Formats: sequence, C-alpha cells, structure tokens
Amino acid sequence: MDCIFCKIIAGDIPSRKLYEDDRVLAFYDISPMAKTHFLVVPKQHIASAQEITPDNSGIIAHIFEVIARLAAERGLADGYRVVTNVGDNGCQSVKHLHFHVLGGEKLSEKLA
Ligand code: DGP
Repeated sequence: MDCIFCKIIAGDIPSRKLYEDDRVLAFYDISPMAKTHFLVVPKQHIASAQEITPDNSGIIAHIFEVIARLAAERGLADGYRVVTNVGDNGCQSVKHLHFHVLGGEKLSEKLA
C-alpha cells in the first residue's frame, strides 16, 4: 500500500521515534507547527477518524493513554492540543489516521 505512515511504521522511511509498542508509533512531525509537535498513529492502517467503527475503536483509547504518558514525559504539563484532521475539508494530507500533539508553548486560540 502506498502509505507514507505505513512505510514509517515498517521502518522503510526513517523517523524520529518517541515511543513504539505493538499497536502504536509516536514520532516527531517533519514540519513542526509548535515548539513540540509529534504524531501518534495506529500501526493498523485506518484511513482517518471517519473510519472508526466498533471493531477498531479500542485503539483510540490506547492512543490517548499513550498521548497522556508522552505529554507528561515530554514536559507538556502546562497543556497541549490534540488534533486529527479528516478528509479534504479537514486538510488531511496523509490518509492514515494520526493525532497531532502540539505544545511546549502557548498555542493560538484560533482552531481554524
Ligand atoms: P495532516 O495534514 O493532518 O495529514 O498531517 C500530516 C503530517 O504528517 C504533517 O504535519 C507532516 C507530517 N509528515 C508528512 N510526511 C512525513 C514524514 O515523512 N515524516 C514525518 N516525520 N512526518 C511527516
């Protein structure tokens, strides 16, 4: 499958990894939009949040557990933002579900 995040998960494309287990990978975004900006992705290819079903939704709870742990470890105690873009109107450029974690500084009050 021609998916850049599947290639990162497989190790075919290098990334700056923060965390990995059997279900998720976290790595720094190549184009940071905040002082700290990393992505958390399921290893299973799910195209976007629009593809979440009762069969695969368990991964979402796990991803948010990982985000909370990484945020604590990476000094984001003052707060951070979690974003997932969906589809063309959501400006999703990589069609593999991913959660942006942005922080390390005061973020814009504007969400869109
Ligand atoms: P989105 O626009 O929500 O689909 O975000 C995709 C993000 O993925 C974007 O912030 C840039 C990042 N990205 C794209 N290609 C790569 C890559 O090869 N390596 C890393 N580390 N990040 C990437």
